[in-house]
Amino acid sequence: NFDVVLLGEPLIEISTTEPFANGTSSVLGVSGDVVNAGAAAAAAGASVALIARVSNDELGDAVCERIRELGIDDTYVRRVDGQQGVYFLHIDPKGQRQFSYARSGSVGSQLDVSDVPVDVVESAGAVLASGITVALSDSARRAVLFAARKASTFVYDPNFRPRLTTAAHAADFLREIAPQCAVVVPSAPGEIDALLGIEEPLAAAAQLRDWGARSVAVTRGADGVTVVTEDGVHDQPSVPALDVVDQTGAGDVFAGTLTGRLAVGDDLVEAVGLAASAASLSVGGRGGTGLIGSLEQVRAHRDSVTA
Ligand code: KDG
Repeated sequence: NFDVVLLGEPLIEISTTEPFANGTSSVLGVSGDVVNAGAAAAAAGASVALIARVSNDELGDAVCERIRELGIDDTYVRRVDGQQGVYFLHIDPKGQRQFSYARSGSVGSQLDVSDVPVDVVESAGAVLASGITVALSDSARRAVLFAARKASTFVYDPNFRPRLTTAAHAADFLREIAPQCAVVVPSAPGEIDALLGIEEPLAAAAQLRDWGARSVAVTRGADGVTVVTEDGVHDQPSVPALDVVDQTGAGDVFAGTLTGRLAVGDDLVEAVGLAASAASLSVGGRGGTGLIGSLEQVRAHRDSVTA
C-alpha cells in the first residue's frame, strides 16, 4: 500500500535565465506538476507511487531515474514508444516566468484508464491529481475521474493552464469532480476568478462545497491560505520566503505536501501549515524540484518565520 498515489505527466524541463533565443544556454531537469508534488509528498514522509506514461528511450530513462531519486516509486510508470513531453522555462531576474510546451501528442498525454491499477488506488491513503493532467487529453481526463471515484481520499488541484485548456472546460470538470474531492486546492485571486467567476476566497470555497467538495484550501500567495471544512473557517498565515529564485512548482509542492501529510494522519489544518512552509522553501531553488525541503527543514522553516 502507498500513502499517496499521483496521476499525471512527468516532463523534461529545459530552463534558462536568458530569453529564448538561438544559442541560449539552458539546464535540463525533470519536472512536471506531478513530479514536483510527488517529490514533496515523499519528502513530507509519505510513501508515494506515480501512475504515468514515459517514453521508452534515453530521455525516459532520465525521467525515471530522477523520479526514483526523489523518492517516488515508478512501478506504475509505463514505458511506451513515442515522444517524451518537454517544457521550456524562462526565469527572468525579477522571477517572472515564461513557459512553452512541446507535449501535444506526447506519450504522457495518452494516459488512460487502463494505466490505473484499481487496487493500488483503492488502498492508497490519498490520491492526488491536477487540472494539468485533465487538460492533456480525453483519455487522461477519464483516468483522473476513474481514480477519483475509486480513491478513499481524493485531492484535486485545479492548476489552470490557459495554454493547455479553456477556462470553460476546466470549470466544467471542476464541477464534475467536486463531489469526489476530500480537498480542492485552488489559488486566488486569478484561478478562482477564471474558473468560478469569483474573486473572494470564502465565496469560492462555498461554491465548491456547494458542488460537493468536502473541504477547500484556497491559496492566496503572501496572504496565506483560507481553509474551509465542515467545522468552519481557518485562516493560515503565509510563511514568508527567505529567498526567491524561481516560483515554478510552489503550488505543486503545496498540494503534494498537503496530500502526503493527510495520508500519514495529520488533520487538514496541520497539513496546510506544513504545506505552506514547504511551498515557501521551494521558491529558493531553480526549476520544479530545485529545492524540496525535508520534513525537518519544513518544520524548522515554519517555526523560524512564525516564531
Ligand atoms: O507548476 C509547475 C508546472 O507548471 C511545471 O512543472 C510544468 O507541469 C508543468 C505544466 O504542465 O505546466
